[in-house]
Amino acid sequence: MRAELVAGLLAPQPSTSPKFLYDALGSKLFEAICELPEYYPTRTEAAIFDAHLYDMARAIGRGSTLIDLGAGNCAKAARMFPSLQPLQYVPVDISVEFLRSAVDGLRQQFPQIRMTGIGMDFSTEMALPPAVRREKRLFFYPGSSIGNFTPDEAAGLLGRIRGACESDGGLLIGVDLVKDKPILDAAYDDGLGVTAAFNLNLLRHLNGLLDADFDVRDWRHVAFYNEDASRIEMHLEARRDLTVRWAGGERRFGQGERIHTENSYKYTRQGFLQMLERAGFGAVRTWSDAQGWFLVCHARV
Ligand code: AVJ
Repeated sequence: MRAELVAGLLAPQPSTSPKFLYDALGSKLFEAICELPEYYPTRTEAAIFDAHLYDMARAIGRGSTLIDLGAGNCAKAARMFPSLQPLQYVPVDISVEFLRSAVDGLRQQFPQIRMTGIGMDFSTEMALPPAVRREKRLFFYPGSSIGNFTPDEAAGLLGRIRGACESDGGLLIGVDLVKDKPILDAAYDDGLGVTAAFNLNLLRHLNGLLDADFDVRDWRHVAFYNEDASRIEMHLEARRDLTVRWAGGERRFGQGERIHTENSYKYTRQGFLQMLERAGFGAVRTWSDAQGWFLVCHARV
């Protein structure tokens, strides 16, 4: 992890993986982002799920093995339990610790659902232990988290999900769609500065991880929609010439030089359906909001 971070910081175009945005404070700041008027994805996706929950459950069928990728506090999946009635719930997250308290609470509430929490970085491999039923696997990947991957990486992940399904498996996924640039720009550069704090907090996290001396006040949040690449880019830009030192190394940053901290790809409906098909999925049903801002897909094997 240290090696990965340092290599990113020393690269000609410095970058860090978006996973480093989520230390304890970063996760709280992301929760705050989800409440912002400018940040439409969370609210729009929740409204789609609320409006079509029973239609989705009918398309999926009861008794699934619900595998929740990046489950976090498990809240999104738990809202589907009454309509979906899964046989087994498998929350997956990088940190099992984070899952444990959420899963303990859910066990009390839904004693009839078998729960198996898994700590795994599913972005690199989909190695599910034998305790996970093979029958009727439904992978659940909401929140447009798929947007953090490049289209090539996303296609690879979808292919691995497809590979972990038997003939009765499927995927329920939320994807943010391409829309007018001003709406996208505002969603990632809000008036209150919460997204700026979320981005800048990365530097505090790096100070802890690398024993580095980033001064948050020397950096500026930069986020914009890159229309050619169909992605939001988040960067941290040096406000002045400076040198950052960490245990075993250092780097000079000139004023205006940037660290690329996140991409958030946006898809067209057609483009995403094509990617599902290329990954080997068959019949797809989709649900969207009236403005066509966000898409939820159920893809069968
Ligand atoms: C958690 C990756 C879906 O890309 O919209 C929000 C992260 N970054 N504001 C997104 C994020 C800045 C979010 N995802």
